Amino acid sequence: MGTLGALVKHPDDFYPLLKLKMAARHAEKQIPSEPHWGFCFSMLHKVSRSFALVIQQLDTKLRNAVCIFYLVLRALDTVEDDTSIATDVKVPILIAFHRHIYDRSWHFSCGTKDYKVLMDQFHHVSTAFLELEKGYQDAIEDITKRMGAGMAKFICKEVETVDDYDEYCHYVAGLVGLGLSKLFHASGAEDLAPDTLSNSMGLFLQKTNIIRDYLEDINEIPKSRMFWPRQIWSKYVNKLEDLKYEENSVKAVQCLNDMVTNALTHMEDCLKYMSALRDPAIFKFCAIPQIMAIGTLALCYNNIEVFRGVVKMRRGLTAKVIDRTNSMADVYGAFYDFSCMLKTKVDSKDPNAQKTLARLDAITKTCRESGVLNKRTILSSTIACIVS
Ligand code: IN0
Repeated sequence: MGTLGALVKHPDDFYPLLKLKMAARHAEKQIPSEPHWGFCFSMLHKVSRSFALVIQQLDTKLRNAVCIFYLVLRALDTVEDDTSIATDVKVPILIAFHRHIYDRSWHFSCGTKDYKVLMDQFHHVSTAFLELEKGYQDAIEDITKRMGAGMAKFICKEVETVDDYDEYCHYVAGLVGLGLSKLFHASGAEDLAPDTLSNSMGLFLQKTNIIRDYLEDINEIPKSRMFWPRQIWSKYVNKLEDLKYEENSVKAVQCLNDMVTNALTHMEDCLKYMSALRDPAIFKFCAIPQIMAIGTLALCYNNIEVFRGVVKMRRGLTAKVIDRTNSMADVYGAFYDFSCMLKTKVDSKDPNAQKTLARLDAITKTCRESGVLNKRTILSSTIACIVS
C-alpha cells in the first residue's frame, strides 16, 4: 500500500508521521560542519533512518560516541556480510578491526551503496573516533575486538544448536548491549548494568531480525545465509530452505512459532534492564527498538507471510512508537498487551503451545506486578492495531 492508502486506512498515523518528518528535517539541519563529524552523522541518517533520530536525542558526548560505535559496527558487519571477499582475507580484517579504528590511513573497499561509501571514507570515522574521550574509546575498542573475533569464528561454522544460536547472537548483538551499557556508564548518567541483562537486550532484537528476515537471508545471492538453528528447524523439515515451499506451510508456521517462543525467553531480562535506567533520553533510546521488536514478533507469530515476503511494521506505527514511548509504564503496557495478544494467537494444536503460553504468562505476571499498568495511556491502542 502507498503512503496515501495507508493514511486513509489509519488516519491517526498522520500526526506522529508529521512529527517524525519534522524531527528528521530538524536533525538534518543540525549536522555538524566539521567534515568528519558531518560525514558520520549524515551516514548514520542514511543507514538507520528512524534510529538515527533517537540517537540524536542523547546528550552531545554520548550521542557522538554512540554514533561512532554504530558506524564501526556497521563497517564490521559490511566486511562480514560481503560474500565476494575470500575467507583468508576476511578473517584477518575482522580480527584486527579494533586496531584499524585508531589508524586514520586504514581503509578497505567492500560492500555496496551507502556501505561502500562508509568503507571507502572510513578515515572520517577513525578521525572522529580519535576525538572521543578515552572511556568511550576503550569501550568501543573492547567490543569491536570481541565481536570481530566472534564473527571470524562463525565464518566457517554453522549455527547448529540453540547454544550456537545464542553464541552467534551474543557476538553480533549481545556485545552491542554490553558496549552500550559501558558507554552509558562512561557518560556518568547510569550505573553499569549486569552483562547478562545487556546481552539479553541485544539477543531479543537480533533474534527478532533473524525470524523476520528468513526469506531475505535464504534467498541471498550468491549464497544463502542461515541463522535459524538446525536443532529447531530439523524438528519440522529436512532442509532449512524447505520451509519456504507451500507444501510445508503447516510445518513452517510451527517452526516459526518455535523460534518466536525461543525469543520470548529474553523479554523479562529486557524489562529488568530498562527498569534500572534513570536518564530519560537513554531510556527512550533503549525502549524504542525493544517495542518495535515486540511489534514485529506479534506480526510474525503464526504468520505464513514470513515465508512469502516482507513482514514489517507500517511506517506510521514506527512513528507512533517513537512518539509515545516515554516511560516504563509505556513499556510494561506494550509488553503486556503484546503478550495477551499472542496468547490469543496460540493454537492448542501447536506442538509448543504449552511452552509458549507459560512464557507469556510469566511476562504478563511481571508486567502486572509492576503496578503501573493502569498508569499507561496511549500505546496500548497502538499495539492493538499491530496485529489486527
Ligand atoms: C543497536 C540497537 C540498540 C539500541 C538501543 C539499545 C540496545 C541495547 C542492546 C542492543 C542493541 C540496542 O538498535 C538498533 C535499531 C535499528 O537499527 N533499527 C533500524 C531498523 C531496522 O529494521 O534495522 C532502523 O533503521 O531504525 C539495532 O537494530 N541494532 C543496533 C546496532 C548498533 C547499536 Cl549502537 C544499537 C542492531 C543489532 C544487531 C540488533 C544490535
